[in-house]
Amino acid sequence: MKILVINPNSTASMTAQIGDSALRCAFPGTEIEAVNPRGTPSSIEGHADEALSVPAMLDLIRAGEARGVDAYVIACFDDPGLAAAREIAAGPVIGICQAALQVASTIATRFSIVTTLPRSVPIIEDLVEAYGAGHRCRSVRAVDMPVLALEQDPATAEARLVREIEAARDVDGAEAVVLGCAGMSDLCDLLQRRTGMPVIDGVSAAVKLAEGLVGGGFATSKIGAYDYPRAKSVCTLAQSA
Ligand code: 5HY
Repeated sequence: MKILVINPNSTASMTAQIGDSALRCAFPGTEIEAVNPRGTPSSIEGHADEALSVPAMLDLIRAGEARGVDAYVIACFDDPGLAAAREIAAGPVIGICQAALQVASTIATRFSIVTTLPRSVPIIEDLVEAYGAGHRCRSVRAVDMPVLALEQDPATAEARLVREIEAARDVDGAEAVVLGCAGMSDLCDLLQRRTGMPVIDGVSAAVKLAEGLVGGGFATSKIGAYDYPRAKSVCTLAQSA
């Protein structure tokens, strides 16, 4: 099977890291392709960045449909454009936040999430509620580092993540911790060893869920809300003049 892993931001080095994480957990027979669009924000840190990343991400999915991609992973913890992506794809489309919460809710009764900037905390809290996991999520914490600082200063990222994961365990009562940024995926095993906590990386969770859904013959329902968009014209600037 072929899974297209899309990093919606435009930072190729982060896409490569995400792709390595996806490859490490995929079955031998699964083809993983990791891509990112051009012209989107270099990192997604808030609602405006999210909105700016979605059109080009959808274009990558349309191209994937023409190439027989079996499933898609949206590798950004805000799950940007997830519902729109499901409208245009035939196969499953998995957001790393939703996948990580499903794994966390399956292996633990209470979990916390550790993300990058404080501004992302309410966005993730709203997603947790939207996905019906609110009563299980003890806290959403932030290491107060920009997304791209994770790869620029990995030592600081590791130290702050260990600190927040231990606080989630000792203060908040978390039984597992979710990494709230695709850029943290390469630190997952290390953080699990350093803290002794079950640490969930959304990229791996999404890839395994995608393999399971495709393997089980599940596709996105086209009955109702995720049906293909109705055909309509798009008014160009010239036409509107
Ligand atoms: C992500 N931003 O996973 C999100 C998470 C965040 O560019 N990739 C991004 O930290 O807001």
